[in-house]
Amino acid sequence: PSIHTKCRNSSYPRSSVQRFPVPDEKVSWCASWPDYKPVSYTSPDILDKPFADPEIGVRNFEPKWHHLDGEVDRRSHVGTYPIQNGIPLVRNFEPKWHHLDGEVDRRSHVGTYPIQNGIPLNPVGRTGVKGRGLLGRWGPNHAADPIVTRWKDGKAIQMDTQRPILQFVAIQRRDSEEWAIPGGMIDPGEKVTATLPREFAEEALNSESLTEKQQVELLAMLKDLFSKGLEVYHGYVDDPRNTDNAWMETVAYNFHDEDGTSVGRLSLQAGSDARSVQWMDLSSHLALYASHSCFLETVARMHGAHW
Ligand code: RP5
Ligand code: MG
Ligand code: MG
Repeated sequence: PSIHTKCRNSSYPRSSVQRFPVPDEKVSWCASWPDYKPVSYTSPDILDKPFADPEIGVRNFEPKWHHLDGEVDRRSHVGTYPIQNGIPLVRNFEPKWHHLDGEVDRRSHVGTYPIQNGIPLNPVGRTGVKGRGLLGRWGPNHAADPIVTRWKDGKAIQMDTQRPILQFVAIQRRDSEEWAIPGGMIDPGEKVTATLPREFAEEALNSESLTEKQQVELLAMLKDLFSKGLEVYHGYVDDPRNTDNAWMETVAYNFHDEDGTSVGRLSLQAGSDARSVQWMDLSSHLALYASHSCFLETVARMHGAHW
């Protein structure tokens, strides 16, 4: 998601707000553009919600940008890039990640994003809307994405690529009706290792319909599988809710059930933000919410699966 597309040149989700059109060459804040006049929009639904910040300028609201601010994490992943099993996201060259590489500076400014007039700026660039839109936090809004996988039909092979087909637990989002990974926001003070199974249980197993005792049992059962996760991605998400001043970042983990004996057996049931749930075959044809297809491509390559 080096140049975001899902949060540009469209109407803003769940509103009648039109984004100011931003061509590719004007995304970067470095490109001067005096005529850039995006509308400001912050959904009335998020104002005064416990998970949301106050408006900028409100008395006693003194956010510590780039820091863990009480329980609110205002640090950003942007500027770091995942290197999974030694596989960088771009192929055919051998860059010295995290170093000054000849004349190319590959060191990153981890956790920095521009602040203009006291307001954070989207680190990828312009989106055509100011304000927070549907997002609660100014700056980064942190989420976690659990990618739960199993092999299809005891490793069924796809004819054209001769590779086995991997399946992941996909949910259909209620908000956009797009299919997606069952991810969700990290609560203030919550550990990512707790968010991952919690969101999976809520959206794909409808844990909120269970008794408290049953929920505890379910999470205990998931604990084993979720203790063997591999990080797939951390960083900016090209989410349709992003604005010039608020954006999604995520940490995506893969939890793989190699022999179909743990989660592969559970019966899926949609809950919370999810309208439907199903095991879905991984392939390059998937059209998923936000940047989710990119994460799944990495997962397919990690397992030598069909893509
Ligand atoms: C995406 O939004 C993330 O990748 C994650 O899947 C999701 C979190 O937001 P909610 O599902 O809580 O709306 O950007
Ligand atoms: Mg959720
Ligand atoms: Mg969700």
